[in-house]
Amino acid sequence: NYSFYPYHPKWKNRTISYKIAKYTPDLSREDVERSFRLALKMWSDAAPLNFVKVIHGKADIVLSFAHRAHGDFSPFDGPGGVLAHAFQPGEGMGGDVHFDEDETWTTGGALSISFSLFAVAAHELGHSLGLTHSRDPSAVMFPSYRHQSSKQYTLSTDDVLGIQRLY
Ligand code: TQI
Ligand code: CA
Ligand code: ZN
Ligand code: ZN
Repeated sequence: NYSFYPYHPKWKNRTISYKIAKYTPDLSREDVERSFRLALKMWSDAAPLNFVKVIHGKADIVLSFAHRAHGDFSPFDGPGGVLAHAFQPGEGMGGDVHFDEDETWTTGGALSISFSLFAVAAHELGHSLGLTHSRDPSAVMFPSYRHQSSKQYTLSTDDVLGIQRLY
């Protein structure tokens, strides 16, 4: 089943801003934007949330790609291993998602050594919104990679109940 972080941190506003601070050279800007937009839409379709994209200035959720050490206490580990991480809702880095630039990002996930940006973003954004890992194997928030090549990637009932419980 779904679960939350201790003390259930969540966004106080229903409208959450996001910004793409750094793109990956693996994909076109349009593909990066589409992957994030679709991943966000999955969550906003399930709960009373709106996401607005900002280009300049501050945003609640800042999405970026980075190599190795990148200014937080969780340096990336090069190709393989950790793909991305997200911070729970909050001030400053809260809600931000970092993707490991040492991975190969794709829109579909045809190659086994590459990862679907959409699928990983969908999972990480669940963390950004306040969900942690689920024990339901069909959930997007279940900690397993098996969904990543799937095109038919949708939230499970468990994810929907989790996000609706929170918002
Ligand atoms: N990143 C881990 C994750 O997002 C980071 C992490 C480990 C974590 N333990 C945690 C985050 C506990 C919150 C709470 O789960 S990852 C998957 C999945 C990763 C993993 O790069 O290993 C996905 C990124 F679910 F498949 F395991 C995306 Cl979809
Ligand atoms: Ca890595
Ligand atoms: Zn980071
Ligand atoms: Zn996770």
